[in-house]
Formats: sequence, C-alpha cells, structure tokens
Amino acid sequence: ASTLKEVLAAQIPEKQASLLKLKKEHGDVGLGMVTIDQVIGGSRGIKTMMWETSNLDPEEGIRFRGLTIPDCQKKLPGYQKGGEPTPEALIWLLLTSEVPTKEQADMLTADLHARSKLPAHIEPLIRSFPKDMHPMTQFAAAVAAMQTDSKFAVAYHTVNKKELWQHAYEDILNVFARLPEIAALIYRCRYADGQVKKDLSLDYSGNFCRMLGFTDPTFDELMRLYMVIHSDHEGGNASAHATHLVGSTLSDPYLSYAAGLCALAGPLHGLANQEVLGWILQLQAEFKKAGKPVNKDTIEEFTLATLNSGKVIPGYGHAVLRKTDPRYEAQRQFALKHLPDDPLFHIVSTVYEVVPGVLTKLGKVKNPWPNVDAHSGVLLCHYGFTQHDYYTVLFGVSRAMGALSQLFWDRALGLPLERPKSVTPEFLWSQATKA
Ligand code: FCX
Repeated sequence: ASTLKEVLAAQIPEKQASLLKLKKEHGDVGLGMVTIDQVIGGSRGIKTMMWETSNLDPEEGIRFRGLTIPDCQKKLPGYQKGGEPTPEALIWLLLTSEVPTKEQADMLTADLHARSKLPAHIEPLIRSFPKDMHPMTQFAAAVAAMQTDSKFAVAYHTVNKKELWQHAYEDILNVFARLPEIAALIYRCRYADGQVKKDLSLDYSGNFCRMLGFTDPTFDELMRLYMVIHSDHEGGNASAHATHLVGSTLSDPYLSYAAGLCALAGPLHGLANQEVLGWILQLQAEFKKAGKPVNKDTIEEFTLATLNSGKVIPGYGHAVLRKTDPRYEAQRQFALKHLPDDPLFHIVSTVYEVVPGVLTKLGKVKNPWPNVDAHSGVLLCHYGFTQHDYYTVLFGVSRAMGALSQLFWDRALGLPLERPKSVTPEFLWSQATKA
C-alpha cells in the first residue's frame, strides 16, 4: 500500500493545476457583497478563505471531506471492528480526502509512534511551569518551544519554495505525534505523580489514555470519538483560522499551531468545555445546599440567574450552526449507550430540554441549541476524568488534526500571505451616508 506521503505527493500537481485554472479563468467571479454589519460584527458569513478539509452547514453541521460524523463512524476503520473510528484514520481522510484501509491507518499509527519522542528540553520545561499555570497556557508554550525542531523553519532558508511542503509535512506529522505526550505530561504533573507511562503497542488514542493514567477500554473508545469529532470545523473558527493566518506568514507549523491553541483557550471557543462543567457542578452544588431538586423548573431558574448576571450559557449557541450540533448528538448517543444512568448526564439532558427555550425567549440569540462543548465534560467525568480546567487541552490535541491538515495544503498549494483590508470608522460612516 502507498504511504500517506506518497498519496499526497501524487495529488499535489493536479490540485495545483486545478487551483491555477480556477484563478486564471474565474478569478473575477464575485461571491457576494460585504455589509457594514459584517465588518463590525466579526466578519460573520463573509466568504474569505478556502478550506479543503471540512465544511460546516448551518443546519446539518460538519462534514469532514464530505462525510458526516455518522458516515465516519460507519466508514473509517476503528481500533476494533465496529468500534469508534480512530483519529489516525481521520487524519488520513482529512489530508487525502480518501477513506484509508485498516492497513493504511495502522501504518500511520506506527509512523506517529516512531515520531513521538519529544525534544530533550520539553519535559523539563513542562516540569518547571508553576503548578497553577493554566493547562492551555502550558500547552501553547510547550508547542511553541518544540519549534527548535522545525524542519520547515530550516528549509525556508535552504530549499526552493516548491519543496517547502515536504518539510511542512514532516513538522505536521511530528506535531500530531508529540501532542499526546505533551498533554499527558501537563496532566500528570498538575494532578498526579508526574509520571507518564507509554504503551506503543496500542493506537494513538489508547496510548494517550495510558499516558494520562486511564486504563478502561471504553474510555479509549470515548477518546477515539472525542479526537475525531473535535478535529475540524471548517476554516473560520478562531483556532483553525489563527493557525492558517500565522502559517500564511510562513511561520512554521509549531508556531502556527501554538497560535491556534491560544485562540482555542478563549471561553467563547474551546474553553467553553471547561466552563460548561463548571456551570453544571455549580448548579449541582447550589441545589444540594438549598435542598432543591434538579428538574426543569429549577434549571430554568438557574439559567435565568446566569443570564441576569450578564453571563452567557456555556455550551449553547454558535456563530454558524443553527441546529443542535451533530457533535453534541454523537456524544449523547455515546452516553445513552454507555452511561444512561449517570446523574450528570441526566442534568445535561434536562438542561437540553430547558435552555433552548430560555435563549429563544431572549430574542437575540441566533442559535439556542447546544454545541459540542455542552456534552463532552460529563462523559469525561463519568470515567473519573474530573479536572475540568484541563478539558480544553484534549480539544487542542484533536483540533491540530484539522487545522494542520489544512496547513499542509496551504503550503502544498503555495497559498499567499493572508492580509484582509481593514477600514476606519470614518470610512464606514462615509459609505453609510452615501447609501
Ligand atoms: N448565552 C447567552 N447569550 C448568548 C448565547 C448564550 N449561549 N449565545 C449567544 N448569545 C448572545 C450573544 O452574547 C449576543 O448578545 P449581545 O448582542 O448582547 O452581545 C447575542 O446573543 C447574539 O449572538 P449570536 O449572533 O447568536 O452569537 P455569536 O455568533 O455572536 O456568538 C458564540 C457565538 C458561540 C460565541 C455564542 O453563542 C456564545 O457565547 N456561546 C456560549 C459560549 C460557547 O458555548 N462557546 C463554544 C462555541 C463552539 F462550539 C466552540 O468554539 O467550541
């Protein structure tokens, strides 16, 4: 069977030619006008970036290279037959747009394991961080510090720019390979004995779970699903966009992804998974103290109190989606199968019955439905992974797969520096009064 790099090398010339033809023959076709509202309003809906690896439909949700999450669960090889798809299989799909055979996915597992050794300074660096430094700060710093190993940064000065993609490929695969150990070190140093035990006889996710200190095979399956569904959400989300933007300066994949992680660490983005569990635990603790039952009425009261204190309901709403996130639904199905009686799952389910109605009544929320972050924490908690200020790191291990698969194509296609035009408020006023 062909290796991943061979498959990609064969695809590049055709894709380059197709893009060149598109630009040359249709480059002046318009894609819609931009309103003042969009310029002030965070560029919502402006089509301004090409993204190969996935596409987000407001109603249907994400498709990875055309495949929905249930399609991926059916078509991508798992660790065991009939199990959840592996992130290795998904990386193959994202990069090549082809569903790998089990043999190809296993080949990629072996390749990632072979690349997984951290540069010597990374472990002491993580051990030196203050215990109370947020795990995402540690994660972004450690990924940036691995940049000493970048083949791309060296190649920029030594090779023809047509060859740069080969070096981007090496860095990207090395980042995928090393993120789990970095993440595990941060976890074990902060919450456990600081020891990380690998098991390279397992797949990417199984080994990651062992390094974190978890041994339940069902938790391994959860991790596979978690890694797959958090990987990519088209290009406009802040972590993917930051990676793409920084990469467009020909900053290397380590630094580009460190930027992506900094974006993911914001509470309106990836940090929402930490916020959701904090909100649910606060709800549980307050109700217990007051002797209140957990039901629709009390949850509605708690939701209104959060809104009245000027805060958002974490895990609900989305900048693009207008329906329940299929990533939420996939996790709900996992919970129904593996932990139907879990008390926190019951709270999450009741919140789902109440919050959309409350947000709809506000009249300004464009999407009252839950997103991916509304569910992930309770699944982790069920298996004893209770340290919710760490959860965004797991999201960050996964998001690399999408953001960096696209970064590979950015470099293979030789996409230019991203540099949109900003305008002054005076310009906007001048246009407004002209109209
Ligand atoms: N709770 C309360 N108010 C909300 C809300 C929520 N969950 N979602 C949106 N709103 C409010 C906005 O704050 C805004 O109010 P304002 O006019 O007073 O500023 C108004 O509704 C309109 O916002 P809207 O257009 O619907 O949403 P945006 O595209 O601006 O923002 C996010 C989208 C995701 C940022 C928003 O829905 C939110 O803050 N949600 C909670 C945080 C969260 O779950 N983030 C994770 C998102 C995602 F899945 C991920 O990146 O991981």
